[in-house]
Amino acid sequence: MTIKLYDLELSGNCYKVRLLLSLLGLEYQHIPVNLMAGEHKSSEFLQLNPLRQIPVLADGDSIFADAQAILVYLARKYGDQTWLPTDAESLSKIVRWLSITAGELRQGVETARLFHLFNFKNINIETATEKSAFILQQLEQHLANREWLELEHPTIADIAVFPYVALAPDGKISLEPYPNILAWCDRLKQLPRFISMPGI
Ligand SMILES: N[C@@H](CCC(=O)N[C@@H](CS)C(=O)NCC(=O)O)C(=O)O
Repeated sequence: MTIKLYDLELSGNCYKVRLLLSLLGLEYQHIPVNLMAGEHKSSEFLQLNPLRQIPVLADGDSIFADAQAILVYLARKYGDQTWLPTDAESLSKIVRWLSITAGELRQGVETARLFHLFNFKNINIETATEKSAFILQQLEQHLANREWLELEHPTIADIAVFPYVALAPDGKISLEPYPNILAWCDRLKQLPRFISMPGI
């Protein structure tokens, strides 16, 4: 087995990678990293990712950090054309969602979850809650006439955006006002080899 994932079960960023690995039917070795114990700051881990963050994926001697970057790698290396098509228009539309995930969604739903589930103190929860509402409204509107975020089938845009949206209730943000988002989440859950995580 050559693929290793440095991982934490409760991390939505790690779950993005676990989900795509599963959907692609890839086997891998799971290496738990205990953030509470500071394992991500050990000199051994810093060799893998000086940014002190999981997920990190090792494929043989090649090391990849950042959930979105890992999704790109796995889709291109092991997926068929559908997960990340390379024509200019599809690529641009999909990368836009990878960016939204690391920007608006992280500042909103991901941050609200850190506050409520993990008791992170130095967070402005009002701002995070407002940003969550804004981006969820945008997503709801975007999904009004689409089954998937882009194209006619799931891509890594869906895989990158799904975890923290589905985990929004952990941050005390209900998804009930967003029927299109809930229907899209259900479609993702129906994919063959879909796996879940605590909170989803
Ligand atoms: N942009 C990174 C963010 C990863 C991230 O924030 N990971 C968290 C766990 S979900 C982490 O390792 N936090 C440890 C820390 O920042 O000290 C990605 O998408 O992978």
